[in-house]
Amino acid sequence: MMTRRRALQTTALLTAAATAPVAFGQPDVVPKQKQTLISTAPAPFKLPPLPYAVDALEPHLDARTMEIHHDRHHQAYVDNLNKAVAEFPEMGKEPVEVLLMNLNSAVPEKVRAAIRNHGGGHYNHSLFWQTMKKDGGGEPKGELKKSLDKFDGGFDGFKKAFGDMAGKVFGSGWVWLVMMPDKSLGVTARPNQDSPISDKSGGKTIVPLLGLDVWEHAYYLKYQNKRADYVAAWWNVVNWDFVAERFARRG
Ligand code: MN3
Repeated sequence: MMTRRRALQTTALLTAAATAPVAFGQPDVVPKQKQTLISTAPAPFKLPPLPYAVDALEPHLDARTMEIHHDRHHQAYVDNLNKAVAEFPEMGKEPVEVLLMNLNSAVPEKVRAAIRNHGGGHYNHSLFWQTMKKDGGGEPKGELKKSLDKFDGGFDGFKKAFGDMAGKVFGSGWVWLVMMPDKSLGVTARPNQDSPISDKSGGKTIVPLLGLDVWEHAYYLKYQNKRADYVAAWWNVVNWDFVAERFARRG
């Protein structure tokens, strides 16, 4: 937890930014939530390989889209993230989640937008690939299913709320299933590559469990302007075992 003293230190560090090279401020959220991290590798950040063949999600997500999305778009976020942390060695020692969890408190203002966009892009996509698999879909099991059943209309109600939210994202962004600090679940949307992991509730980090990329680059080749068709198809490749396993590890 962030102590008052630490808050003052962080403020002092950030204020010093104008005159001196600044270190990454003292993170106020060190991953107590390590069990829900998806990567603990520090800089130089690397593009993680897809956990399946590029055509594994056909016909729902086509191979060409997956290839361009992973090899070019995600790679660009990784490259730009590495550029952003290059002059801040302390930041480069942290996993991307820690940078994002402390985005508004400890990341120097000079690179905050770059970390939000490219760090968010790297994190969001790293999670996205893992939350899909060949022959996915269906329903989750166990505790996750029980929690999703608490949505109005149960699991189907959750899917409808998520799909409706995806349809309402204006421009580029993501829709998310998140775990709140009290372990309850929520559906939310964020613009661009903003990640819910940078947001807090009652001072505690919100954990993104499942995100759907609704940037046009994620679906335009196959679905053109029909985002709702893309969302409907995507449910067939969701890797619920992966999502449920992270939910089960909640601290
Ligand atoms: Mn994308």
